[in-house]
Amino acid sequence: MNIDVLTLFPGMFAGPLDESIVGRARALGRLTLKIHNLRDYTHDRHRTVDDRPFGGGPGMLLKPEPVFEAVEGLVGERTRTVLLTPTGRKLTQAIVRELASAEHILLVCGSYEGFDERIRQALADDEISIGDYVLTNGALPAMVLIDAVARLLPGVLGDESSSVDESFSHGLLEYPQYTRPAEYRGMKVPEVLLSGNHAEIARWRAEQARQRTMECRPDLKGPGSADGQVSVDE
Ligand code: 4GY
Repeated sequence: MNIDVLTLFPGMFAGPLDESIVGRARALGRLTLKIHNLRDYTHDRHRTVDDRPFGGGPGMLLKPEPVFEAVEGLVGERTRTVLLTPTGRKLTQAIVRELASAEHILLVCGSYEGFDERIRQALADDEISIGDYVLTNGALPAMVLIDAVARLLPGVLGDESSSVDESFSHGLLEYPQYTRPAEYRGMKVPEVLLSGNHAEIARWRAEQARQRTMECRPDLKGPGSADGQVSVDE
């Protein structure tokens, strides 16, 4: 997969995407990531990317020209152009899966008070938010999206991932898990997990997942729910 990112803060991307699984995806050649500085698409002496809103009001907006020229230069035949903005549809694991099947994604990060509306209108195939809060710019949301997509690319993770993702596709939180030691500071691992009775263990886990979802995330509602897309990975 190819991902291009258009941002005013390319420096923010150094580090997080070089490490761990995303770093491995890139090293393996499964993911090609290019970060582009929006300022490089300006033509004036001051490299201006923003301007004041018509009609007045606080703050500045990303002006259309640099974004249009950058996007037009970067898109191909099968590009998904995605704006990252709090007004987008909220990112879920289902959307991550959908994006992971794209050949080329172009992420456009919001900055200042927002975009000139024509950017949204003419350039965006999709608008995504990573949650109902406002950040200073779209760089962190872009990295969140890239991270979530990268781990789904074929060959990036081993089998360990598939079970985790499957458990989220049925719309329940994961059941509690334990590793050695069987007792730590007086806290014991539930007996059933040490029993070797796999049918019993599967029943216990299903019940725990149900209880935990009811308690922590009643909005998920379990199998078959249209909301059953949110993933809470611990
Ligand atoms: N939340 N999800 C988000 C964000 C920064 C004001 C528009 C978010 O995706 N992006 O908070 N982005 C804002 C800052 C202008 C972008």
